[in-house]
Amino acid sequence: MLTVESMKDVLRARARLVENFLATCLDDREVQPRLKEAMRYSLLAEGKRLRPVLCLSTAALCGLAAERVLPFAVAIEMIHTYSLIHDDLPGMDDDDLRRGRPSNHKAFDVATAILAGDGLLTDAFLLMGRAPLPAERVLAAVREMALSAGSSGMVGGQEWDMVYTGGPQIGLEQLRQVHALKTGALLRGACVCGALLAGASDAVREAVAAYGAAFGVAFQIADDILDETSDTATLGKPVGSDAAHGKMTYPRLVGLEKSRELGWRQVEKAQAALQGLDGAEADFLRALVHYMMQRAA
Ligand code: GRG
Repeated sequence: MLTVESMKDVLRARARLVENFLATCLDDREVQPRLKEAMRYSLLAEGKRLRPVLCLSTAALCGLAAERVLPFAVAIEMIHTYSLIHDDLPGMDDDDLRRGRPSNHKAFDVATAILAGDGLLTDAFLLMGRAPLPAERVLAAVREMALSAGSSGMVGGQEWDMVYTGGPQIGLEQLRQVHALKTGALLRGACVCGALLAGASDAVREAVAAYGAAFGVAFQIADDILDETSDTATLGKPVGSDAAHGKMTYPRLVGLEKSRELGWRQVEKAQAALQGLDGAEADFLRALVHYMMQRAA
C-alpha cells in the first residue's frame, strides 16, 4: 500500500510534467497575440491538473510511458480550461474569480474569453493528433474525448444544470445525473483515454471506466462540501458560490454528514473497480481517489 506522501510525490511529479508541456503548447504555430495571452492566462493559472494526471496514470497502469501520452493528457487540460472560462461568463455562472485570480472575461473581455475557450477546445484536438502512438488507438481516444466533453457529456450536463437552476427542487438521482455529465464525464473520459491509448484489454478499460465514473461522483460531492465549508482563499472562488447561484448541491439536498457518507461510498466503489489490478500504479489510483475525498472530510 502506498503512503499518502508517496502518492502526493507522484501526483506532483505528473502535474509538473503537464505544466512544463502546457508552458510551450501554443508556441509551435502563430496565434493572434492577445488571444494567445488570454489562452495562456487561464491555462497556466494554478490548477490541480487532475484530468491529465488521471490520463497519464491509467496509461501507466496499462504499461504506457508518460511521454507517449503527454500531448493527449495536456489536450484534456485544455478542454477542461475552456470549460472553466465559458462557465464563468456572464451568460453562464457570471463568476469574477477563478483559480485564485480574476476570471478570463474580467482580465480580458467577454468576446476574448469566448474566443480563448473556443481556441483551447479546438486546439486540443490538434494536440491529441500529436500523440506518438498507433493511429487506431489515437482515433479511439479522440472519439472517447469528443463524447465525454461534447453534447453527450460535459456540454449536455452544463445545459441540464442551467435548466434545473432556479427551477423546482430536484432529487438526488437528478443531481447525480447532472454531475455525472457536467463534471464526471471528463474525469471518466480522461481515465478511459489513458487505457485506450495504451491499447488495454476490454476488461481493464471497463475497470478504469468504472473507477473514473465513481471518481467523478466523489469529486463532485467533495467539491460541493468544500464549496460549503471552505474560505475563498482555499477555493479560489467565492464561498458557497454554487449554492449562491441557486444550484442544488449534495450538502443542500442531504446535509454535510450524509454527503460525506455518499462520497466515501463512491471512493470504495472506485477502489473496488480496480480489484484484481496489482502494482504501484493501481495503488496510486486507489490512494488518489481516497486523498481527493479526504480533502472534504
Ligand atoms: C461551460 C461547456 C461548459 C462546461 C462547464 C467544468 C464545468 C462545466 C463547470 C465548472 C463549474 C464547477 C465549479 C463545477 C464543479 C466541479 C469542477 C469541474 C470544478 C473545477 O475542477 P477542478 O477542481 O479545477 O479540477 P482546477 O482549477 O484544479 O483544474
